[in-house]
Amino acid sequence: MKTKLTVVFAFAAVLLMLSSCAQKTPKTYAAKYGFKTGVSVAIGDLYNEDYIKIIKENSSIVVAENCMKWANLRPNKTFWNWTDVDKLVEFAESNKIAVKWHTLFWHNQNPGFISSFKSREQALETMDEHITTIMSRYKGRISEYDVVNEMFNEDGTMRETVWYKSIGPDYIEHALIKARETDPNAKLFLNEYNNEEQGNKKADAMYNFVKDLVDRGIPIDGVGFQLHLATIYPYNEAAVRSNIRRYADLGLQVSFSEVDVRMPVPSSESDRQTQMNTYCSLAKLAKEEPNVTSFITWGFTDKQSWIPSTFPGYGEALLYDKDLKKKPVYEAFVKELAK
Ligand code: 9MR
Repeated sequence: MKTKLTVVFAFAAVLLMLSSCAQKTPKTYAAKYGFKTGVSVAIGDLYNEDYIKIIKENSSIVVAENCMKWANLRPNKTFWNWTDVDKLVEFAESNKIAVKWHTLFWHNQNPGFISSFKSREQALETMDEHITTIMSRYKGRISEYDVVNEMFNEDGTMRETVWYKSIGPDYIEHALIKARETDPNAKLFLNEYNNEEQGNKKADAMYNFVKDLVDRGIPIDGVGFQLHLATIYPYNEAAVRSNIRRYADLGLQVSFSEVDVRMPVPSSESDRQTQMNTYCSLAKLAKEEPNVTSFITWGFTDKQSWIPSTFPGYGEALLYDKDLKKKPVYEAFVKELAK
C-alpha cells in the first residue's frame, strides 16, 4: 500500500513539475492576459529541429516571413506555390498554433505580372481573385490576415502602390469588404511600421483613415504596429499606450506584429539595457491594454534576422542570440510577463 502511495505521489509530483515548466513560457503567461505570442517563420526554419523547438515553445500564433507574399506564392498569374504555405499551416495546426497571413497586398515582393494594370476593373478583378483563392482555400484555418501592408508614406500621405494607382485610395476598403465576404470569421488587419506612437504623422494619418473606415461601416478588426524599433531612437510608452487606446475606443484590436529592437553592434551595456526596457514596456502594454491581441517578433534568433543585411552595423534585435541561446532580454521579457 505504502509503495503504491509513494508511486502515486511521485507521479503527481512529476505532473506538477511538468505543468509548472509548461507554464513558464511567454505564450502561457500571455494567454492569462488574453493575447497570443509568436514569431515570424521562414520556411527553412521548419527543416531544423532546433528552430522548431523554439517556435513551438514561444508561439500561440505564427506568421510567414515570406512564403505568403505574392512573389513567393504566385510568381506568375496561373502558378500558385502552395507547398510552403501548406507546410507552415500544417505545422501550426498540428501544434495548435494559430496562423496569420502576411500579406495579401503590399508594394514589395510583387511579381512582374502585377506591375501595372490596363484598367481599374482589371486591377479589381485581380485583387478579388487573389483574395478569394487564398481565403477560400484556408477558410477556418487561417485566423487573421494582414489585408494591406504598409499603405502610408512617412508624411501620412498614401503610398502610391500599383493598387493605389490602378484603383484609387478605395482599393483598401475594396479588399477589406471582399475579404470579409470570403471568410467572415477571419480577423482583418491593416499593418504598418512607424505607426505606433500617437502624435507621429503616419500614426495619426493611419488612425484617421481607419476611423473613417469604421465610421462608414467598412469591415476591419484591427491594426498592426510592426514595431521595428531601434535603441538609438526615442521610444515613448505613453504615446504608444494612447494610440492603442484610441483604437480600443473604435472597437479595434492592436497586434504587435513584427517586433524587434535593433542596436549598433557590437552592443554596449547601455544599449542592451535600453533594449530590455523597450521589450519590457511592450510586454507591459500588451498585458495592460485589453485590445492588444498579439505580440509577434520578426524572427526569433539574431542568426537569421533581417536587420544586419538591411541596416549594416546594427543587429542583436531579437530574444535569442546567434547560437540560439536565450538572451538576458528574453529572461527580462518573461519576467515582465510573469509579474
Ligand atoms: O524579413 C523579410 C525579409 O526576409 C524580406 O527579404 C523582406 C523583403 O520584402 O521582407 C522582410 O519582412 C518585412 C515584412 O514583410 C514587412 N515589414 C518589414 C519586414 C522587414 O523588412
